[in-house]
Amino acid sequence: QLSEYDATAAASGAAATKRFQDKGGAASTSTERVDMLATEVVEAVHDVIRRHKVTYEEYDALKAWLIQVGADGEWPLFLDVWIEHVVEEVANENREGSKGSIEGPYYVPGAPELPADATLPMRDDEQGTPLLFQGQVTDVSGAELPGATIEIWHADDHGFYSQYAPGLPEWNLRGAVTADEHGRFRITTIQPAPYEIPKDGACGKLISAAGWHAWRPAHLHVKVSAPGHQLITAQLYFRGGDYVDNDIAQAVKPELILDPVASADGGGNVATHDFVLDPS
Ligand code: MBD
Ligand code: FE
Repeated sequence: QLSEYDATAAASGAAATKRFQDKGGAASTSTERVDMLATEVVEAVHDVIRRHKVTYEEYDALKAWLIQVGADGEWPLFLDVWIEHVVEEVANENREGSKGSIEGPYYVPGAPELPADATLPMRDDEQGTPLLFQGQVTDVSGAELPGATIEIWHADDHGFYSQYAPGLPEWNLRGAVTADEHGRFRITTIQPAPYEIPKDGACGKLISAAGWHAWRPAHLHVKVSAPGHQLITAQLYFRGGDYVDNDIAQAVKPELILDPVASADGGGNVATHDFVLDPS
């Protein structure tokens, strides 16, 4: 019987790769775009080789590493940690409403549907500081969006995500909350821990070879949507938390940092955050 502490890079990588492939609908773009983008990416690599006089040993190390990324199933992790934040920046640069952030590799569609005042699925002995995450969804003119949906997923108090580490209930700390008639939601959960990129896979190998740190700050993932409006994918962080100023995935924005306050009963924290959706 495995527990979350038995998580391996290869098993979580395989699960993330399968999830991505199951999403289907492999996208494509025009021949002209592929020609331009592929040519410029390859030229950028040539430029680095020339400027830094990359050796055959280094070229072989890169080849071995790229092979390992695939073998470990870590392409989703690698791309979402080091590349996705710029794709997100470009995709949402003209949005008027709330800021978004990267989705990352651990979203799973189809989480249990929950009412506006909800507790996320969790173990009876779930560890971590209790958190009430509440807010309201409106449009850019300030009108309430009744029936908005807030899909939420996050790591547990040890930094593990259900369905990507063994021993966790399938939908632990995942839910799809329907807001009330004023677009409000009140979600009871626990505060996640910071997330450490697995050390035993290709991404961990790159991090240690480069002397980087492997951490993302603690975060809540959300997808907020309402009929007639653009879906926002975002992450919310905790002010003052470790790595908020130093996220390996470069996905923190000032607008996404929560200011939790101690709850009246002293049993945890309350964080209030509103979402503003652009029309679709
Ligand atoms: C995560 O939890 C995450 O959110 C991202 C973007 C990358 C790796 C792990
Ligand atoms: Fe995450």
